[in-house]
Amino acid sequence: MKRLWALLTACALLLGLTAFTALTATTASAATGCRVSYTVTNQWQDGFQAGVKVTNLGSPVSNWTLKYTWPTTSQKVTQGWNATWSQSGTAVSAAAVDWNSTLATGASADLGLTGTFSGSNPAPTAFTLNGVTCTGTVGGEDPPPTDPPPTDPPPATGTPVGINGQLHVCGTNLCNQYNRPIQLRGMSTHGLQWFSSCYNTASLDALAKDWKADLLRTAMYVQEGGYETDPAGYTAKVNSLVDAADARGMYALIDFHTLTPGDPTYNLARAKTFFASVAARNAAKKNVIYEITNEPNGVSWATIKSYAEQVIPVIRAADPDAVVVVGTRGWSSLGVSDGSNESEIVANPVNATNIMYTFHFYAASHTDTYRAAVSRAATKLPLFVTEFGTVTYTGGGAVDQASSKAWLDLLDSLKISYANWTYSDANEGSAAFKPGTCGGTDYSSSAVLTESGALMKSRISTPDSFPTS
Ligand code: IDC
Repeated sequence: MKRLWALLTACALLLGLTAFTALTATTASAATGCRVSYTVTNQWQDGFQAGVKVTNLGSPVSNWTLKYTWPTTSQKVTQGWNATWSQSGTAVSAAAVDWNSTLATGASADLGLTGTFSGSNPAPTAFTLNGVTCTGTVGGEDPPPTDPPPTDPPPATGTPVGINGQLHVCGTNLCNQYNRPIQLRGMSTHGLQWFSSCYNTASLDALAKDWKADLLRTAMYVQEGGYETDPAGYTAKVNSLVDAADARGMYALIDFHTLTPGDPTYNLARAKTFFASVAARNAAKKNVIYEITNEPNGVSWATIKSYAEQVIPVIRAADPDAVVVVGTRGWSSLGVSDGSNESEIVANPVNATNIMYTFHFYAASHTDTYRAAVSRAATKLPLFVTEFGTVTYTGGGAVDQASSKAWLDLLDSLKISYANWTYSDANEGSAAFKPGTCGGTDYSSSAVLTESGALMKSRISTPDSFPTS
């Protein structure tokens, strides 16, 4: 067996996203290119197998096609996987398939093929991604004996906040202190007015250590017995959870949980008071993200935008560098649940920097149409799934495993951060713990998990691989 390595690196050209740059001045990022590595993993008489890894170094792309050229007319693709492969003359195309059709910044797709050749089997040239040439040099047929296989850097050690530090929005992504896109995966509390007993030393240790969560969302309802009944008490409760998350190296997403009434301006004065206080108190912390309204409903995007443009300056005055997340129309569905979509935001974005837009879904209720909207919107807007459930929008019912998996795979591929509803023992399908769990001390064994909890723990506890350079 003869081994052939050819590593093609570099790529400098933009990925053709000028159209969206023009549309969304506040959100577009300059694409920087792509990287392709082509590796012959096995070769025999007149035949071979190769892997092609394409990494998107620019803004997210969707429906991509990778093309290249064989140096000889004898080289033919006989079979390919993880893409739809075709060949005409020496020109080869590999078009994305459904499940890998969107590539986030920094994300890769691993393709493979078997082929035939006669005589020599030189590595391909002229790789392009969506028509843009990926330049570079192609290695020779034989690797130098010491040529190591391409490897990813070793995973960083430390807590999520320790590694990533102060976050900011870059292009359509959430980026860390190294200006690299990251995804935060975590859990939302239930209403603090009802489930305070679920947030204690043992449960938060379990969230940080067993679940390896990056993020705790503190759902502070404003109505339904929440903030409006005791502003000082609920503000203190949120601050103590920010501290508890910080002590464990987790980010804290401070959720001003408006729901009914759906018009956020109903709570404008309360929001200004609350955010002036928590932003001043937590300004020096690196772990705080502000979510200024949970699920606006029954109001236009213009009303939500106006609310955001009144609350954001209050936060900035006290805490200038924190990321702020803005709810969207139709229960934070980007407008889809109101028969609209993300284009109303793209056309009329909030006049502020370092902000993201909220998308919420409940997997058993919101499926393909909503996933399509997120795939589209993610190329234009920085999105944060600050709340989602594995069940129906009522918060109850059975876990929809297939839809939940489709959603989580999509969010992972787009590096969209998320918090799951709920880290609680509420008597409803969306809760992670069985009823009664918060009356005890065990938050770690599998016996206390619901089906939703087991699913979410399995997804959140996988390694993060946050970039450090
Ligand atoms: C639900 C809770 C439920 C509670 C109800 C009260 O799961 O126990 O009785 O709120 O308002 C949302 C909201 C979130 C809802 C959740 C499930 O942000 O507050 O929680 N949901 O209905 N949006 C879509 C679904």
